[in-house]
Amino acid sequence: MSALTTNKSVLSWIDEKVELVKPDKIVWIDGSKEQIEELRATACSTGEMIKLNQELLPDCYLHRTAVNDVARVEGRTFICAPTKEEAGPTNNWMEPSEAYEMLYDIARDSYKGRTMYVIPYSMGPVGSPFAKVGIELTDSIYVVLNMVIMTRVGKDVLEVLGDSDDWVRGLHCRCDIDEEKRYICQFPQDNTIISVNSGYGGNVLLGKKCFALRIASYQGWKEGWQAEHMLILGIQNPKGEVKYICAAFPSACGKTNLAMLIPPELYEKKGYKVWCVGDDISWIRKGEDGRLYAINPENGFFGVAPGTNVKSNPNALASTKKGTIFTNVAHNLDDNTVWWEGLDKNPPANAIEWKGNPWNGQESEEKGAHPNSRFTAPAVNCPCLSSEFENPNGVPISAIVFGGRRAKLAPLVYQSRDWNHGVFVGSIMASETTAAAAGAVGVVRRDPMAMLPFCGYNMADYWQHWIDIGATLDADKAPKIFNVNWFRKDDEGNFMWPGFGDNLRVLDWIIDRCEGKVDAKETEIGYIPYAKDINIEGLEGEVSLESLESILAVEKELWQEDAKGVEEFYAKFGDKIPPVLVNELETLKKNVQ
Ligand code: OXD
Ligand code: MN
Repeated sequence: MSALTTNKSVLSWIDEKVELVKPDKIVWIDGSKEQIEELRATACSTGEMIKLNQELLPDCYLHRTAVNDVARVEGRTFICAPTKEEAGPTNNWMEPSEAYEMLYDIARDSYKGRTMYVIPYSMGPVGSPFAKVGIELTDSIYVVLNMVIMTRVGKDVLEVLGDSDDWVRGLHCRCDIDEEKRYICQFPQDNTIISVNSGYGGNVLLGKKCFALRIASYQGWKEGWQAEHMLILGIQNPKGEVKYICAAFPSACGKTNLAMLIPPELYEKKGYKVWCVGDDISWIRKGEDGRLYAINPENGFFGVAPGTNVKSNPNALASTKKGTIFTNVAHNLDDNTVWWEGLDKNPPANAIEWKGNPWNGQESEEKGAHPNSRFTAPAVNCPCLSSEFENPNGVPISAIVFGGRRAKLAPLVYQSRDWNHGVFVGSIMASETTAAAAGAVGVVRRDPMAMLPFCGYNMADYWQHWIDIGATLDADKAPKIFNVNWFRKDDEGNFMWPGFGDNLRVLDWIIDRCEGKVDAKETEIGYIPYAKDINIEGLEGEVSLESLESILAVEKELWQEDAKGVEEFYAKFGDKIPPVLVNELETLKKNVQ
């Protein structure tokens, strides 16, 4: 098949990689329906994918990864900047020439007997001023078909690229899925990503975490914009006005649920609506009117399946009903559909679990789906997809929200005093770990701006970049910055806030604050709502004014402890830590003494 472009930088890079990995065949992905059908058929014929019930789940497929390859591998993810200091203390670092040599040794000849797929893709609507082009080479049809859902793939991307050299190079080699030789390497200075020995989403769909966060965060630093681990949602009030919020949460803290939230009945009756622009990544830049605008660079949702159900997230569930690839969920053999823990209370008896073994969900103690099993669903399927989803200029941001999973400490919501204090609030984010990344679950770790595993350069420079962006914004145009915690528990270990759709009650307060419509109490850590200003109508029996007061309380001793943790964390950055943040920490310490 002949190349789809005459761009010399593209062709010479591909030639080099062909020479290295030695594919039997090269296929350019043009994004056409026919080609996608052909690839699906090939993947089914080799067992790489299973075609599901086409009446119930049209164009849906199931895939199982290797058992040793089910999550992002942060320990094997590297930022290959010229110096260790440029990568910073929170990233693994490898010297670029050494990294290339090691990766090329692993990749050499690894496509023998296989096909090289060349995927031209755009992050962001094709041709948007925010958008960036990438090319991923892969030997996996699963990757191709996922990229077709998650990004904009095809010829038009190459037309927009023209002769430009400004595109991100991505080489993915499955090799033998050997954990010991698994590496996910970003070379920000070279616009290059190399991923070897994995077939799991976050490690191999190079447009997502590797490009749209790690490489793009570096590009944003150099070019004056921001790539953030943030969902984007629009809240429409009964007057029809829509305000947009970007929110950052660590992996598997309910970002997809929040992004697609269904308003509580009370709000729905009044005429509130929530629109989803994105569930994972925001690219943010200043618009001509001086406000910050955000796009979602992705084109689909790579959501965590377990826990997704008609109650928790009907919109996500609806999004998975066509054109979706399921990964590592259980396969119901009776009707050739899929199942996961938390989908319903009726696990299939005649099924295959995520590892590929027969499974009786009615009897087995084992899980049917892996806790990090996923659906890759086209954004267009989402019933609450924003009409602004394709807007090349993005949506104006009223508020930025940070959040984490904290059983204690962080109140339900608080507002920062100003932009720089907001940067501080983001920088001290911490959360209890989940199954989205390999490693222990339930341990508190610092995860500034939810970017710990995704920042492509020194996090101290990243914070300074936030501060610098703020300095260019007029105070009345800058988004207000908040922190939320849906996961506070009482002494018996019960969640104190119902979460899900009821989170709109908190977002409502946030928007009111942005519009100067409601007062707040100034406390040691920032502005906290008066309990009466959070609408709890309809939550009788679940939340009372008193319980609300207790999840809004600032417990000084806990904050003193936490400030020590922040100090230790900051110490890792030595004197690179922005003075603004040092001062904010001093203020916090004084306030909570
Ligand atoms: C994700 C993650 O998959 O953050 O979005 O792990
Ligand atoms: Mn994510």
